[in-house]
Amino acid sequence: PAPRTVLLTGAAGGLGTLMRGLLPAYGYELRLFDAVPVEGEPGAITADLGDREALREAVRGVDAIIHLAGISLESSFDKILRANIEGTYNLYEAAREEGVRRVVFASSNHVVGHTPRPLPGDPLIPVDAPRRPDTFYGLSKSFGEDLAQLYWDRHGMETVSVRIGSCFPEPTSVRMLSVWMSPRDGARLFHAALTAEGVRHTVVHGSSDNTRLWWDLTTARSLGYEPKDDSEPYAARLIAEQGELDPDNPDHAHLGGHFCTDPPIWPR
Ligand code: NAI
Ligand code: 15L
Repeated sequence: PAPRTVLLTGAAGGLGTLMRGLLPAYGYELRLFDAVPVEGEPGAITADLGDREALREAVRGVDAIIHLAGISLESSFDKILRANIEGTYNLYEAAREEGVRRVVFASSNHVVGHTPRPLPGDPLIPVDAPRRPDTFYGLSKSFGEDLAQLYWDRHGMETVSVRIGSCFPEPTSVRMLSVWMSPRDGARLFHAALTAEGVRHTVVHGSSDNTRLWWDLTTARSLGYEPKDDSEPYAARLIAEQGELDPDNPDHAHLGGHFCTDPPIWPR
C-alpha cells in the first residue's frame, strides 16, 4: 500500500518548510522532526539526530521517512560527522528497529560536485558518474547513499537517494539555472520516490526540466516523476545581473560550483 504517514526530518529548514506546505495535498500525514522548534507546529518533535531514543519514538508507526535533517552546507568535519554521518546512521538504525520500509534521502549534487559541468553540446552527466565529492558535506551525503545501499542489501529497507540540485523558491544564480528544482517539482519527485514500486536503493538526480540542464533525469522519470517547471524564465534577468558562466573561471568549472573552490573549513 502507498505510504500515508510520513516522518519529515529537518522540518524547520528551508526545504522542510516548503515540503510541509506542498506534500499534504498528496494525502500524506506528516510527522515533523527537527533540532529546533517548527514554527506554528506545536506537535512537532524537537530532538537531535544524536538522540536515539527520540528517533525510535519518532519513526514508530510511520510508513516512510523523508530525511532532510542535517548540516546543509560545508562545515568542519567534526560537525558533519555528528549531524550527517552519525545522525543518518542513527535514523536508519531506528527505522530498521521499528520496521520502516522506505526512506527518501536528501542527497546532494555535491556527491559528484567535482564532475566537470557540461558545456553546450556535451552529453548530460549520467546518474552513475563516478562520485567526486567537493566537500566534507558532499562526502557525508556519499556516506548516506552507501548506508542506504547497505540497509537495502542487508535489511531490505528501501531508499531513494535524491541528489538535489538547488531547491529554492527561485533560482538565484546563473549556475542554478542548470540545477534548479522548483519546490513544486520537488514535491512531485518526493511523491514519486515515496510511491514507486520496487525501488531497492535508487539514486536519482533532482531538478526541474530546465532548458540549461546539466544532468540526466531518466532515472528520476523512471520512478514516475514528471517535472513541469523550467528555470528559463529567470535566465535573462540573472544573466544580465551576473554574466554568463565563464569556462575559464574555476568557480564555474564544475557541477558543484563554488563549493569546489571555497577555502576548506578546518576544525575550530
Ligand atoms: P536547512 O539547513 O535549511 O535545514 C536543515 C534542517 O535540519 C534545519 O532545520 C536544522 O535545524 C536541522 N538539523 C540540522 N542538524 C540536525 C540534527 N543534528 N538533528 C536534528 N535536526 C537537525 O537545509 P535545507 O536547504 O532545508 O536542506 C534540507 C536537506 O536537503 C539537507 O539535508 C540538505 O543537505 C539537502 N539538500 C538541500 C538542497 C537545497 O537546495 N535546499 C540541495 C541538496 C541537498
Ligand atoms: C546543497 O547541497 C545545499 O544544501 C544547498 O543549500 C545549495 O547550496 C545546493 O546544494 C546547491 O548546490 O546550490
